[in-house]
Amino acid sequence: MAPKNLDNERRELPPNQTAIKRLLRWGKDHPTIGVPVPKISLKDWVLTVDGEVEKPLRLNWDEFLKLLKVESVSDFHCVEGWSVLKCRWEGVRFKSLVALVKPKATAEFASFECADGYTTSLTLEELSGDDVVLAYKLNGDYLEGDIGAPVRLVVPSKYAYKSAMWITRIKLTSKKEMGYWEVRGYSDTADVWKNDRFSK
Ligand SMILES: Nc1nc2c(c(=O)[nH]1)N[C@H]1C(S)=C(S)[C@@H](COP(=O)(O)O)O[C@H]1N2
Ligand SMILES: [Mo]
Repeated sequence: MAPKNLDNERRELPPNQTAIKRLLRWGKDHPTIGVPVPKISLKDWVLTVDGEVEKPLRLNWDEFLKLLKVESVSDFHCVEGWSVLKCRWEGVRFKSLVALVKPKATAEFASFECADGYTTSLTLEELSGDDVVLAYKLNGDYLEGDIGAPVRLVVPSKYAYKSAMWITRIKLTSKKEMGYWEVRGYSDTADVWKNDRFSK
Protein backbone atom coordinates (compact mmCIF):
# COMPACT_ATOMS: atom_id res chain seq x y z
CA MET A 1 0.00 0.00 0.00
CA ALA A 2 1.21 3.49 -0.84
CA PRO A 3 2.43 5.47 2.15
CA LYS A 4 -0.25 7.80 3.46
CA ASN A 5 0.10 11.51 4.02
CA LEU A 6 3.37 11.81 2.20
CA ASP A 7 2.62 15.43 1.48
CA ASN A 8 1.89 16.15 5.09
CA GLU A 9 5.09 14.50 6.14
CA ARG A 10 7.02 16.65 3.74
CA ARG A 11 5.36 19.69 5.26
CA GLU A 12 6.30 18.56 8.74
CA LEU A 13 7.61 21.14 11.13
CA PRO A 14 11.37 21.62 11.32
CA PRO A 15 13.06 19.96 14.34
CA ASN A 16 12.00 21.19 17.79
CA GLN A 17 9.28 23.53 16.57
CA THR A 18 5.63 23.66 17.73
CA ALA A 19 2.84 25.22 15.65
CA ILE A 20 0.84 28.10 17.09
CA LYS A 21 -2.10 29.85 15.45
CA ARG A 22 -0.91 33.41 14.96
CA LEU A 23 2.29 35.41 14.85
CA LEU A 24 3.29 36.74 18.22
CA ARG A 25 2.73 40.45 18.39
CA TRP A 26 5.55 42.70 19.33
CA GLY A 27 5.34 44.31 22.75
CA LYS A 28 4.24 42.44 25.81
CA ASP A 29 4.11 39.04 24.01
CA HIS A 30 7.54 39.22 22.60
CA PRO A 31 9.93 42.12 23.16
CA THR A 32 13.13 40.45 22.04
CA ILE A 33 15.42 43.45 21.89
CA GLY A 34 13.50 45.24 24.60
CA VAL A 35 12.42 48.31 22.65
CA PRO A 36 8.85 49.36 21.88
CA VAL A 37 7.23 49.13 18.45
CA PRO A 38 8.66 52.07 16.49
CA LYS A 39 6.18 54.71 15.39
CA ILE A 40 6.51 55.04 11.63
CA SER A 41 4.29 57.39 9.66
CA LEU A 42 3.69 56.28 6.08
CA LYS A 43 4.10 59.88 4.98
CA ASP A 44 7.69 59.96 6.21
CA TRP A 45 8.76 56.35 5.60
CA VAL A 46 11.48 55.90 3.01
CA LEU A 47 13.25 52.69 2.04
CA THR A 48 16.85 53.20 0.94
CA VAL A 49 18.59 50.50 -1.10
CA ASP A 50 22.26 51.30 -1.54
CA GLY A 51 25.83 50.08 -0.94
CA GLU A 52 27.57 48.06 -3.65
CA VAL A 53 25.07 48.97 -6.37
CA GLU A 54 25.14 50.93 -9.63
CA LYS A 55 21.77 52.58 -9.06
CA PRO A 56 20.92 53.35 -5.44
CA LEU A 57 17.20 53.75 -4.79
CA ARG A 58 15.05 55.68 -2.35
CA LEU A 59 11.41 54.68 -2.39
CA ASN A 60 8.53 56.24 -0.50
CA TRP A 61 5.41 54.26 0.44
CA ASP A 62 3.48 55.06 -2.77
CA GLU A 63 6.47 54.16 -4.91
CA PHE A 64 7.00 50.92 -3.02
CA LEU A 65 3.37 49.89 -3.56
CA LYS A 66 3.80 50.39 -7.32
CA LEU A 67 6.55 47.75 -7.58
CA LEU A 68 5.62 44.36 -8.98
CA LYS A 69 3.60 42.57 -6.30
CA VAL A 70 3.72 38.86 -5.49
CA GLU A 71 1.93 36.57 -3.07
CA SER A 72 3.79 33.85 -1.22
CA VAL A 73 2.45 31.31 1.27
CA SER A 74 5.08 30.08 3.70
CA ASP A 75 5.72 28.88 7.23
CA PHE A 76 7.36 31.14 9.81
CA HIS A 77 9.70 29.70 12.44
CA CYS A 78 11.03 31.54 15.48
CA VAL A 79 14.20 30.21 17.07
CA GLU A 80 12.38 30.16 20.44
CA GLY A 81 10.43 27.15 19.12
CA TRP A 82 7.12 28.45 17.79
CA SER A 83 6.02 28.26 14.17
CA VAL A 84 3.07 29.72 12.28
CA LEU A 85 2.09 27.66 9.26
CA LYS A 86 0.75 28.98 5.94
CA CYS A 87 1.23 32.70 6.29
CA ARG A 88 0.02 34.40 3.09
CA TRP A 89 2.41 37.29 2.56
CA GLU A 90 2.03 39.92 -0.14
CA GLY A 91 4.78 42.28 -1.15
CA VAL A 92 7.78 42.63 -3.40
CA ARG A 93 10.06 39.70 -4.17
CA PHE A 94 13.51 40.52 -2.79
CA LYS A 95 15.34 39.52 -5.96
CA SER A 96 13.17 41.77 -8.13
CA LEU A 97 13.97 44.79 -5.94
CA VAL A 98 17.67 43.95 -6.06
CA ALA A 99 17.57 43.75 -9.85
CA LEU A 100 16.40 47.39 -9.93
CA VAL A 101 19.53 48.69 -8.17
CA LYS A 102 21.95 46.76 -10.38
CA PRO A 103 24.32 45.13 -7.86
CA LYS A 104 28.02 45.51 -8.59
CA ALA A 105 30.07 42.32 -9.07
CA THR A 106 31.46 42.91 -5.55
CA ALA A 107 28.01 42.70 -3.87
CA GLU A 108 27.64 39.44 -1.94
CA PHE A 109 25.53 40.25 1.12
CA ALA A 110 22.62 42.42 2.14
CA SER A 111 22.43 44.11 5.55
CA PHE A 112 19.00 45.20 6.79
CA GLU A 113 18.57 48.24 9.03
CA CYS A 114 15.33 48.76 10.92
CA ALA A 115 13.54 51.62 12.63
CA ASP A 116 14.06 50.04 16.09
CA GLY A 117 17.84 49.85 15.62
CA TYR A 118 17.75 46.12 14.82
CA THR A 119 20.00 44.69 12.11
CA THR A 120 20.44 41.37 10.36
CA SER A 121 22.15 40.19 7.19
CA LEU A 122 22.05 37.40 4.62
CA THR A 123 23.90 36.46 1.46
CA LEU A 124 22.29 37.49 -1.82
CA GLU A 125 22.20 33.77 -2.60
CA GLU A 126 20.13 33.10 0.56
CA LEU A 127 17.82 35.94 -0.47
CA SER A 128 17.32 34.73 -4.04
CA GLY A 129 14.37 32.39 -3.40
CA ASP A 130 10.92 33.09 -4.81
CA ASP A 131 9.57 32.91 -1.24
CA VAL A 132 11.82 35.73 0.02
CA VAL A 133 9.54 38.75 0.13
CA LEU A 134 9.54 42.32 1.41
CA ALA A 135 6.01 42.02 2.73
CA TYR A 136 3.41 44.69 3.42
CA LYS A 137 0.35 42.44 3.75
CA LEU A 138 -0.34 39.25 5.72
CA ASN A 139 -3.45 37.14 5.00
CA GLY A 140 -5.00 40.00 3.04
CA ASP A 141 -4.47 42.86 5.48
CA TYR A 142 -1.79 45.52 5.58
CA LEU A 143 0.70 44.72 8.33
CA GLU A 144 0.10 46.26 11.70
CA GLY A 145 2.90 47.98 13.60
CA ASP A 146 3.49 45.06 15.94
CA ILE A 147 4.24 42.65 13.09
CA GLY A 148 6.54 44.94 11.17
CA ALA A 149 4.61 47.67 9.31
CA PRO A 150 5.00 49.13 6.84
CA VAL A 151 7.44 46.62 5.30
CA ARG A 152 9.18 43.57 6.72
CA LEU A 153 11.38 40.89 5.26
CA VAL A 154 10.22 37.25 5.16
CA VAL A 155 12.83 34.49 4.76
CA PRO A 156 10.94 31.24 5.43
CA SER A 157 13.92 28.85 5.44
CA LYS A 158 15.70 30.81 8.18
CA TYR A 159 14.79 31.39 11.82
CA ALA A 160 12.66 34.50 12.12
CA TYR A 161 15.39 36.73 13.53
CA LYS A 162 16.45 36.98 9.87
CA SER A 163 12.97 38.29 8.94
CA ALA A 164 13.60 41.94 9.78
CA MET A 165 10.59 44.10 10.66
CA TRP A 166 10.27 47.88 10.12
CA ILE A 167 12.93 48.00 7.40
CA THR A 168 14.34 51.41 6.46
CA ARG A 169 17.53 50.49 4.64
CA ILE A 170 18.94 47.59 2.65
CA LYS A 171 22.65 47.89 2.07
CA LEU A 172 24.48 45.55 -0.30
CA THR A 173 28.00 44.81 0.87
CA SER A 174 31.09 42.89 -0.19
CA LYS A 175 31.85 41.85 3.41
CA LYS A 176 29.54 40.22 5.91
CA GLU A 177 28.18 42.55 8.59
CA MET A 178 26.92 40.48 11.53
CA GLY A 179 23.45 41.29 12.82
CA TYR A 180 22.04 42.04 16.27
CA TRP A 181 21.34 38.43 17.34
CA GLU A 182 24.16 36.96 15.27
CA VAL A 183 26.78 38.78 17.38
CA ARG A 184 24.97 37.59 20.52
CA GLY A 185 25.39 33.87 19.94
CA TYR A 186 22.67 32.99 17.43
CA SER A 187 23.60 31.23 14.21
CA ASP A 188 24.36 33.39 11.20
CA THR A 189 23.25 30.62 8.84
CA ALA A 190 20.04 29.94 10.87
CA ASP A 191 18.80 27.01 8.74
CA VAL A 192 15.49 25.86 10.26
CA TRP A 193 15.69 22.33 8.77
CA LYS A 194 19.14 21.75 10.28
CA ASN A 195 18.20 22.94 13.78
CA ASP A 196 20.94 25.49 13.26
CA ARG A 197 20.15 27.85 16.16
CA PHE A 198 23.40 28.87 17.80
CA SER A 199 26.75 29.97 16.47
CA LYS A 200 29.41 27.29 16.66
N1 LIG B 1 13.34 45.15 13.37
C1 LIG B 1 13.24 43.98 14.01
N2 LIG B 1 12.93 42.89 13.31
C2 LIG B 1 12.83 41.69 13.92
C3 LIG B 1 13.05 41.57 15.32
C4 LIG B 1 13.39 42.75 16.03
O1 LIG B 1 13.61 42.74 17.27
N3 LIG B 1 13.45 43.93 15.35
N4 LIG B 1 12.91 40.32 15.91
C5 LIG B 1 12.94 39.13 15.06
C6 LIG B 1 12.41 37.94 15.72
S1 LIG B 1 13.41 37.21 16.89
C7 LIG B 1 11.20 37.39 15.39
S2 LIG B 1 10.64 35.93 16.06
C8 LIG B 1 10.31 38.06 14.44
C9 LIG B 1 8.95 38.28 15.09
O2 LIG B 1 8.01 38.60 14.14
P1 LIG B 1 6.50 38.87 14.62
O3 LIG B 1 6.54 40.03 15.58
O4 LIG B 1 5.77 39.16 13.37
O5 LIG B 1 6.03 37.62 15.30
O6 LIG B 1 10.81 39.30 13.99
C10 LIG B 1 12.19 39.34 13.75
N5 LIG B 1 12.48 40.61 13.17
MO1 LIG C 1 12.41 35.10 17.25
